[in-house]
Amino acid sequence: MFNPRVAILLLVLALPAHAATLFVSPDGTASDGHSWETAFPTIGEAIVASTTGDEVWIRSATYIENVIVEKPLTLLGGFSGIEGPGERDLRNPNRNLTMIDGDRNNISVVTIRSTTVTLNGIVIQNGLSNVGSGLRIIESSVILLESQIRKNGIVDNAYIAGGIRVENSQCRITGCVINHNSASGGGGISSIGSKINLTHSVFSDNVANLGGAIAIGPRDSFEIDSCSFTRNTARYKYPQSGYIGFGGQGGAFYANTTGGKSNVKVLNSKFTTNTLTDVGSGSVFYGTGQFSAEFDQCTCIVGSHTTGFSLGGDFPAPVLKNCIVVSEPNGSSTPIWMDDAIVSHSLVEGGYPGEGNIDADPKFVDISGGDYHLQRGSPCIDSGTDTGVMVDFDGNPRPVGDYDMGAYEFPYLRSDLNGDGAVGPDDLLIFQQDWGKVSGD
Ligand SMILES: [Ca+2]
Ligand SMILES: [Ca+2]
Repeated sequence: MFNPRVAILLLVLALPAHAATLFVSPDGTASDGHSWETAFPTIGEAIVASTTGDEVWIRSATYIENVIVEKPLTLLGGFSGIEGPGERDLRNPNRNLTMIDGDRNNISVVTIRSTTVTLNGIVIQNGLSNVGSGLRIIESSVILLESQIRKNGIVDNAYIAGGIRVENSQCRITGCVINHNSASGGGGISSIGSKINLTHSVFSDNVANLGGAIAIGPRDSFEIDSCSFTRNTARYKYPQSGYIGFGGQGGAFYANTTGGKSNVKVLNSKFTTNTLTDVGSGSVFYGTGQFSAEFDQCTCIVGSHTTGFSLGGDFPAPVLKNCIVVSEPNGSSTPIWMDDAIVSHSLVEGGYPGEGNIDADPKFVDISGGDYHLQRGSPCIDSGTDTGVMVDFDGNPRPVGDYDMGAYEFPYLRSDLNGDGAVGPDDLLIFQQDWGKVSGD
């Protein structure tokens, strides 16, 4: 029989006895870690002293160490070292940089194994390891917030995952910057058997032979919303030896799902001048194996002399809805290098078969300056289909009127000529006054 008192007792027993806060500071005395004065000087010592559910507060500094987490913890950076108990929200990860530096010593900077961990406000850098130079996540559930993964890995050997390696895990990444990482496969991230949710994050200047930003493996599920991918490169040659090896595929994304189907869904995201060196293909996406890949409401500025979307054989083609796929300014590219992509309500430079597709100048506010918002009069306004996406890259509501193409919804109704949020007599008056005029009158 159900006994509420027993249920409450069981619930209490299930919670950690008393989740503590442990402090890390370079000049702490290491006596007990219960204050900034008695803090542990290394993150590793705090983890050894911690118990399930503890929070580790880390003062701004560079910690040269390799951290292994095998119990449920929250690691928080961004503290200046004066915040008292209950003042967690005073921390500022941008101002008080908290860096874990792996010193490139052949082990991941941070390894998380068989547990549940939140990392918030931490920079992980200068790692070098065969697998997951920056952060390696194994059979765990991880939340990564407001963090930066940078300058990890090397491209010249069989190194997998420069920034982050995710294996048979769940991982949510929000508000992060993943930049200047490199590997043979997956400059920013590579994964296998994992469920990964990426939102409001930036991937830039990552390099790999396969998958400059992301290499998707078998049995993965990626959901990506409001992320930007810029200047990631897939390269073909090993730069130091000059050896011409494999690769050059997937400037931003490379999917090799041999061994199990994977699913990728990308919403509201921007791909700008991701590149390939030499003979590669797929500067935005290159797929081989069984997968489903859908891109909705994405803006893709394809690097010159590259193909944007490409397949490595007779595999399922990606689906694009309400997307804009054009070459970078003064460049030329092949936006979609396959015959059977399922493209609808999209602007594709050079045209592409499919319902509602157009080939026109998208009229960005400033394509050379990197502003891909739509100008009034853009053919992308109200030309999309219902994707069910409720906000745009900026977090503004969509649709306004009908759905637009691309990552940004034009914030006014097409006929709201005075921009007051409604279509009314004043708009009609403007229209009447302009009737029959020619630009330059
Ligand atoms: Ca609209
Ligand atoms: Ca109006």
